[in-house]
Amino acid sequence: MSNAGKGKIERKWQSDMIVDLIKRYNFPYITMNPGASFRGLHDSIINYGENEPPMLLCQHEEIAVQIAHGYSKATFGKPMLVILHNLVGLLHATMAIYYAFIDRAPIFIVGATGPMHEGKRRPDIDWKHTALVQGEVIRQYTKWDYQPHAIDGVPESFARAYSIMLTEPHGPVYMCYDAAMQEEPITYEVPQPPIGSVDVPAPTMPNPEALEAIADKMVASDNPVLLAQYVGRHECGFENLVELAETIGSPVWDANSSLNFPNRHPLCVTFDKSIFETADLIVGLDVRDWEKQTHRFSVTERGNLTGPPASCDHVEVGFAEVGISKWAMDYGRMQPCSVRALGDTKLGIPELTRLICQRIEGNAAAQEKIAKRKGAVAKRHDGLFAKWDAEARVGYDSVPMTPQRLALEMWDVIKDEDWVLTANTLKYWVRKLWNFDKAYRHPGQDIGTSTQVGISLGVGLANKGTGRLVVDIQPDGDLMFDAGALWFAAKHEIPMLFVMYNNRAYYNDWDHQIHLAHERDTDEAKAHIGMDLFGPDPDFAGLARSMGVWGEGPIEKGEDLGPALRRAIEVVKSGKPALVDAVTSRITQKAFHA
Ligand SMILES: Cc1ncc(C[n+]2csc(CCOP(=O)(O)OP(=O)(O)O)c2C)c(N)n1
Ligand SMILES: [Mg+2]
Repeated sequence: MSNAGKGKIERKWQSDMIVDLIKRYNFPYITMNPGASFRGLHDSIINYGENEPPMLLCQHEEIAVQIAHGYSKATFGKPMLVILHNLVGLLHATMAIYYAFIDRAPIFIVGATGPMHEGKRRPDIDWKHTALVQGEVIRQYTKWDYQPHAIDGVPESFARAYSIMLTEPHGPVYMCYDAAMQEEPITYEVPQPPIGSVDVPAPTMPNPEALEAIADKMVASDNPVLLAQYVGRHECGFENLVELAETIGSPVWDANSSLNFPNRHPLCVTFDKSIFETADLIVGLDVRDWEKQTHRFSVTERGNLTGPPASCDHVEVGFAEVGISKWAMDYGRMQPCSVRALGDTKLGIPELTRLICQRIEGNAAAQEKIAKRKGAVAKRHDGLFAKWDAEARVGYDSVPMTPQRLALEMWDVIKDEDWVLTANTLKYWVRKLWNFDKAYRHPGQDIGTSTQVGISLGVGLANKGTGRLVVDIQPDGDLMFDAGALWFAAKHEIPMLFVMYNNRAYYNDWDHQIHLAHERDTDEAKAHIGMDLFGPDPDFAGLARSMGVWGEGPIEKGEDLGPALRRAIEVVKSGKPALVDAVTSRITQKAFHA
């Protein structure tokens, strides 16, 4: 937007200086929900800053943060800026900030507080909306927060926050600006961080001796397994891991916090837990939680885990304990390792590949062992995909369609497009049926309920203008938390396809109640109470239309889905969002990790 008729507004207010910093660091977008605590900054962004980067209005602060979260994932670590209205906007955003923290998403959050100067507080509301250091409420799950006392403290803290946010492991930071300070005129100059100074330090190379020791172990091992969790957060991570795997001829398990490895590569064995039973070495590559990946367990039952044999050695390249929370325990159970190389896999993996090449060059026995292993892993890989293809067709014609049929129908219409999947993986079925052949196909699996529509919108925003077809598999319960979020896609013209995974339930939890009914011999027929999302059945196509999004459905028969998806894709290709409501059966969680 321009200031037609007014020309460029002169820099005059302290909030104009904050705009200089926002521009200095090249943020692409700002997401926000309005509030008077940042009316000074709001006016400066529009008038002094000419709304560049543009402010994108959201209907919930949680969604504003999640859009930035999804954007950073889909751009391999590019941060957006989010503005949150004093403590109430901040409180609304807390869960999204927590998830961004544990998912290592860099987000620059700007907050505002009522005036710390008591004489400048308006009666009532400025008191209710002012706290003694607002950042306290999110300090346990941000990398840093600061509340400058005066404009003099703004540029330096901004620069420091930016550096902290993008130093690995990435995460959100929070800067809180006093409403009265924003509205003060500029009476003296405060220098900006100089152009040409380094914004973020160079990444950390893992210790060379530790890498040598890991390379020795990998070459000596008969059955090594590569376990990767966040490697694909760097664009090069996906290709780097392919090179390492092919060099050592080792099977790969992708924990999918990013897309780390092509699922149809012959060395991919993800979901075949038996691979760990014969492993003599597990190489963790930027892994936070090892246990969920390497152990067999049931989602609904407690205890009873079985993992790799006691003789199996573990080594790692990654961030180990750097940045773990002092509050939440998202770090999982600690994995004892014989070697731990602390640092960035972006640098560590290519170096490991080089060290292994050195060791196997001219070593015929090692080369033969690797070639033989590659052949055996490829056979196992082919067997897995053949088995899953057959399993996915069980109940093919049932009504409502199975989630597996939904995955098959979607694949049929997107496979020849340049597609991107946003978050949900249909209980892992898409990773067993689709072909994830490029790093940008998927920014990693969803991280929980009430996160998915927001993160998906961020992935859509990141891909706007690329010509790629962005597809969100959208669970019904997740959308019901933030139904207004669909408006964001229409308002800001984000071309993306929402396909409802509508099992008319918060089924994850219904399944838990069924388990307890069996355990306690209570009435399984009552397990749906407090869980079902029918009677009335939400009309998601109608909801979409009410928000300005093209909508069709509900569709219960698999055979009707393909034509509806094709109609929706036409709409998306015209630059607009579309939603197809697919109704599915409900599938149990119990067996997923067995
Ligand atoms: C904020 C929050 N509230 C509640 C839960 C508990 N919970 C986990 S999964 C789930 C069900 C989500 O339903 P839906 O998105 O439709 O997915 P489905 O389980 O049906 O596949 C709920 C309520 C949670 N994880 N987070
Ligand atoms: Mg559901």
